[in-house]
Amino acid sequence: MGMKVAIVGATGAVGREMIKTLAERAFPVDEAVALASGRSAGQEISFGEKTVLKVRDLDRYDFAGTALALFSPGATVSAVHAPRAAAAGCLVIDNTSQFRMELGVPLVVPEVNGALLATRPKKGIIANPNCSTIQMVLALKPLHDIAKVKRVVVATYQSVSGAGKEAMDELWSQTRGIFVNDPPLAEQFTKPIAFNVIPHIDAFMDDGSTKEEWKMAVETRKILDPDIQVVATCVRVPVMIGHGEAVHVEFERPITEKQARDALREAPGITVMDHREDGGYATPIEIAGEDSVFVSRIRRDPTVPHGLSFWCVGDNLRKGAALNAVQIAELALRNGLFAA
Ligand code: 11C
Repeated sequence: MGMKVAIVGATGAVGREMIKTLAERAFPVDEAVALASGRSAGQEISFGEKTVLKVRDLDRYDFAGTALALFSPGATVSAVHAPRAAAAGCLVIDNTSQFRMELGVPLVVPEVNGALLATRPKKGIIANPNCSTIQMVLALKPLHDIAKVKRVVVATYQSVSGAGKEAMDELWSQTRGIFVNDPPLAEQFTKPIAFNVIPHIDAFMDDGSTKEEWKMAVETRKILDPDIQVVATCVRVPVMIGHGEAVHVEFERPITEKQARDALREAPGITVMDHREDGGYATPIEIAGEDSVFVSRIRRDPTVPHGLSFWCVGDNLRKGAALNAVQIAELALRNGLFAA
């Protein structure tokens, strides 16, 4: 029969990246199934060099016999179909916000808390964190191991691909429209995104923060340490791919710049690019398509007893979404959490 793997939300920016990542990393798939809404059924997507997948209607798909499903269709669709897939015996790795904070659903960045995947979760669902959380906790983990992170103040610079394919099209058409004096109206964002920055990602919460900012706090606590305080300001910027973050960390114990730099250099999934000179730091345009999270501008924060500041940037579609999901799948397979 072989290993049957479904990709749900296959026509979206993350779904396409998941299919590409499975092929690039030679994940042992015997049959890949691309699923999306009925509207997208029939579209064709390449899987590796030789296979073309015809998108099938998620509503009509029976998950029995499908060993693994990578979901990225939007939270409301996952809410309905991920439990349906899990009930049919399929292990679900869900990239939406739907199940992340649910008890009994592990929220996993393999390099940070992959140990949670020693056994198959009872609910059959593993959650993939938010992209801006993943790159931050990956960089915090080696520092936390040395000096225990107490409080994090972070400002994000998030690319439009985090909001999906239509949002990328909107940045492109607004940018072009400004040059021909006919910029299209904002539809995907609340204000024009071309030549602008927007301090608002996801819905507003009662306390004045946004859900994206809330996710960074609660997900960091669930993944890394329930005692860490996080305050975030999440900002959309006119960049296609790659989220940047200015991170200010207060530790419980002393930590030097050298200790931090050495630990980050050794840490899996991190590349330190930190030269104190013009251009000696990473920016989104040069890291798009890369697997690593890049850390730059590591320096002491003299305003608190044990403080460090740094800049990190990661490809939000890869390590921030598809790659992390596929790494979870690889670990789950190695640990025997599912089989063909
Ligand atoms: C963004 N971080 O950049 C979001 C995208 O909770 O999975 C991912 C939203 C989520 O808009």
